[in-house]
Amino acid sequence: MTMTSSFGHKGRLEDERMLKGAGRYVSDWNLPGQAYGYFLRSDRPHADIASFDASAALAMKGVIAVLTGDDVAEAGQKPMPAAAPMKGRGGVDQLVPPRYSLTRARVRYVGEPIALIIAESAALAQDAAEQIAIEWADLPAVITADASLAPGAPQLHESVPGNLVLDFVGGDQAGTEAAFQRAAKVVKLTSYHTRVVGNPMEPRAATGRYDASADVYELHATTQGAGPMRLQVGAMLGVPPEKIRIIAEEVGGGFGVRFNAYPEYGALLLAAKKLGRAVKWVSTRSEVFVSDEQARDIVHTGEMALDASGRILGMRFNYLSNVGAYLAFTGSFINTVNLVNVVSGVYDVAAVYTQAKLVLTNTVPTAAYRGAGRPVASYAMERLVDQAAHEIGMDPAEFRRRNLVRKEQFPYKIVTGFEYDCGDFEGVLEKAMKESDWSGFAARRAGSAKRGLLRGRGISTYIEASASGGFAPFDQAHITWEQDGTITLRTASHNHGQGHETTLAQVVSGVLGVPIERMRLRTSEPDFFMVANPTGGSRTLLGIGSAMYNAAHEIVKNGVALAADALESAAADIEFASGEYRIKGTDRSVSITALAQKYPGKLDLDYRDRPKVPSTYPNGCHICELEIEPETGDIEIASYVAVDDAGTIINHQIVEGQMQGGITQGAGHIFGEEAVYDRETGQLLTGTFMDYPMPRAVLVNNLRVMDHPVPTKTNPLGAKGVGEAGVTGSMPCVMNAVIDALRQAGVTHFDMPATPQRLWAAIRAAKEGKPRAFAVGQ
Ligand code: MCN
Repeated sequence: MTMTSSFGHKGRLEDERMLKGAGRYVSDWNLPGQAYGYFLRSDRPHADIASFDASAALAMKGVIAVLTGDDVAEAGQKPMPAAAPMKGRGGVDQLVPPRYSLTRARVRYVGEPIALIIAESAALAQDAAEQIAIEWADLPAVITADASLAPGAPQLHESVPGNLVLDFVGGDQAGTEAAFQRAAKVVKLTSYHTRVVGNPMEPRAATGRYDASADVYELHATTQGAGPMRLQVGAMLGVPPEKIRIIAEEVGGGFGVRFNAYPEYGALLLAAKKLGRAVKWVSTRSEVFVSDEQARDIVHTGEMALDASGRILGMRFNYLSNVGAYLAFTGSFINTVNLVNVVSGVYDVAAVYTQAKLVLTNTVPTAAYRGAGRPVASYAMERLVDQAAHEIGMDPAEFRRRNLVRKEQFPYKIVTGFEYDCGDFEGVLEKAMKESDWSGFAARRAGSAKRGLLRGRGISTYIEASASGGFAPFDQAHITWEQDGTITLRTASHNHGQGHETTLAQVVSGVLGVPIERMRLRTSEPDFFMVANPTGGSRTLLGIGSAMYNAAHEIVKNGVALAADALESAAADIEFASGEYRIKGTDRSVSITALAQKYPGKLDLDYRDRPKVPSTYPNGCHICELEIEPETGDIEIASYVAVDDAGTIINHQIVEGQMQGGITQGAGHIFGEEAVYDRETGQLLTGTFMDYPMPRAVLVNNLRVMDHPVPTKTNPLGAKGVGEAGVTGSMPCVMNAVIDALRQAGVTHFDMPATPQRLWAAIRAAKEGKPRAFAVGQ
């Protein structure tokens, strides 16, 4: 069954509260008697702490305590957990290096928390941190994954020999080798997916409190959902999750980097317990740069075997992922499963083989960031596809069309065992070509050339798995009727910009016939224990939306007997439509709201123990045109067309906003967002917005977002995820356009970031007959 017109609401329920400044963010919470924390962080990438002296800090008036790794060890805290027990080549387990809430004796990246200073004010805690004297014994550091794997490289953890966390393989090795042997042509491309900092608008914040009477820890935190954070914090403290209460109302952005628990949380809760006072910490933007999880930082090589007609026979992918100094909770999942669950892209190819090495370095750990692996897979694939089309002299759209999985092939099982449920890849491609006036490009390019500009066109036909990585077995929902006729919807999936208050209410409203304005969404309620999956993997609508939809239908069903009772009729004679139960063929009716008020609690629904919904596969075709000014490297997107299949759409305005945001985020990454480490000193060189350009809304000119829905049957809404699709589609699309433009100037290879300086340098080098070879980060 698919949803139809009942979901036509415009605008978002949450907007008024947000726009009036009435939202309560984590740093807006203040608890009675709270103290303030400041984290002393490592200013070097790899060193032993030879001595640590906090006496001057402790002597300052108003300084309450200084906690270190020794206190953490003494309290019996456990190492932070990793999400999935991934196995590598030959069934070898991944190696998870121990990571504690405060490091002990050794630091392994700039920004690593060493000590928590607690004082009567945040400023005082920071002043006191400056009084702490540390003697260091520096160790050699390693910053890039390839250097870290080299013989003789500095070793980060004794338990991870050679710095190799996991050597992952997936797909059909023998079949792929055979395909390459019979190939008429082989195309190969190595490129670098640069490292980024998540940078949500709200910097990370947390307040820890310990309730001694109940032996319960309470954490107010910036979170994408209480479920996994409760598990992770519990594991860190060595207590069952029931002993952890995670509290959050508004969270100002997540983008994946608010999914995991962070070491600071364990230290704050320990401090709260020791002191018998709540301890509040609000990070600065500078701390965000060195202490929030970072993302990507992957070198990939793709190879493609082709027959003489331009059909893809097989593909090999090799990823080298820099996971930072420790393995983050989601660190291995995103660098393995999320690379192979769409391993053949939108193409009908069985012979695909992927290898991925996850490597430790002296940098901030990397984790999920919008797309969480799928944009990397899509980037590796779609750049390779473009390169292949270029090398065989075929139109890149035609090359794609020849190789697409066709409509009649669904459900389509890929070599790694995942199954694409449905789609119309050809229809999506055709629509995007038409909307972007594909055949008129030559004239536009000639027009740009007249103005001295290099015009490039890029295309990507992407696919991604939404609802991948649902770590909890359930998608839970709870619906409660309040006595005033309003309805409370509860879930553990946290809204931090995606508009859940509106869309989940729309789903329930569509079934119950109650206006969405009467619904209130509650997430992360500490006393309402829910294990449902958090916001991530673009699964909220599929998972929680489906749970809400099913729950609402059960409510309607449960109401029939009550309506029969209220209307003094037989249940078989009752029908339900638009919020009213009616005796068929009469005008005698009772509204569901009145019924809920008449029978308190009877129409509430606890939808908890049903299995989670499976993955589904949003896909699309993006086409972008841009112009480069060859004398300055100045670059501007001229037009961008996105045609996406997100299945049934619940709220077009929100979906368009999600696509705009995702596309701009992907384009921003291509154009310059990059976390750059100095290879000698291990310092983050791009630690402020002066050095790290965030994309602005105007980056993508003439953006048109269109849908081409193929409703899925894998969930009752027919919906596919949308939150990450924009990034997955835009990164290869924009880069393919950059390269298409640069080829006119004789540039044969180029990697992100496409900053004016780098573009200008590449054009100049080609002009001088010195085109650059591939090298990471150059
Ligand atoms: N939606 C819809 N119809 C569809 C699909 C989705 O109306 N066919 C609506 C949903 O109901 C929801 C929104 O679009 O209101 C996004 O839905 P979904 O794709 O289910 O994704 P999630 O809500 O689970 O959000 C997660 C996703 C991820 S993983 C990242 S990262 C991300 C993103 O969303 N981070 C964001 N978008 C973000 N947007 C903002 N503003 N801030 C972030 O941190």
